[in-house]
Amino acid sequence: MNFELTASMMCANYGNLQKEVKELDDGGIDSFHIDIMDGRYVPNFAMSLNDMAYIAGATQKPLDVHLMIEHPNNNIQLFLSKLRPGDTVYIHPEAEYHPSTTLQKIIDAGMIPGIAINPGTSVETVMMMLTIVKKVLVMSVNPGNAGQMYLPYVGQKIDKLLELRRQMDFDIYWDGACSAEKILEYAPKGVNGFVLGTTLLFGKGKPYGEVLADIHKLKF
Ligand code: S6P
Ligand code: MG
Repeated sequence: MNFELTASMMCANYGNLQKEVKELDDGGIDSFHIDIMDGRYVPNFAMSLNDMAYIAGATQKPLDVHLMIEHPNNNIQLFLSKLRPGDTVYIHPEAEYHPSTTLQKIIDAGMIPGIAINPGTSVETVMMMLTIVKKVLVMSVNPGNAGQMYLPYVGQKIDKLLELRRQMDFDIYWDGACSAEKILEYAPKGVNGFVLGTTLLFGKGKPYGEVLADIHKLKF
């Protein structure tokens, strides 16, 4: 079964980020998920512009930048100037007055535009943006922290997006409390990728390559 696995780098060991990136890269991760939090849009501070730029220079694999910041349009160029063509940038539509303007800047810079949908945000609210973006990141936990519980009502939203996608052109990604059970359930339905954090990948006392190989050995 074909699906993308992306590592939530806010869960990595910052005592040795170089080793973490290399081990994930060599272990077969498909991309690196970079959670940027400003302490305003979400009640937490996470990775910085510098962390992002370091990882962009340390791997050839794509970056998947999840901006949990207010009004990203104000400083989107700071991020775009440090990324590579083909990297993805997700914004939260609620954090912006004119999300389509910000998405256009992402497109013009050669990056892949995405939106992240909070658990409490309906598909109807973002319908128009689904025609602009290439990726939709469905939050299955409230944004702001790793290690939270899965919110079961998000499943219905994924089903709705899968239905809409029959006539539209976007990929669907899962972010939050992603377990092997969720991959087993949602990859066959057509979810394209999964963000892996503390639930499945980090802090397991096993090399990342082994964890990733185990996921690819799941019996669908
Ligand atoms: C949450 C963030 C996510 C988490 C990821 C962690 O605001 O956007 O990307 O880092 O969900 O995974 P887990 O398995 O610890 O929930
Ligand atoms: Mg995220």
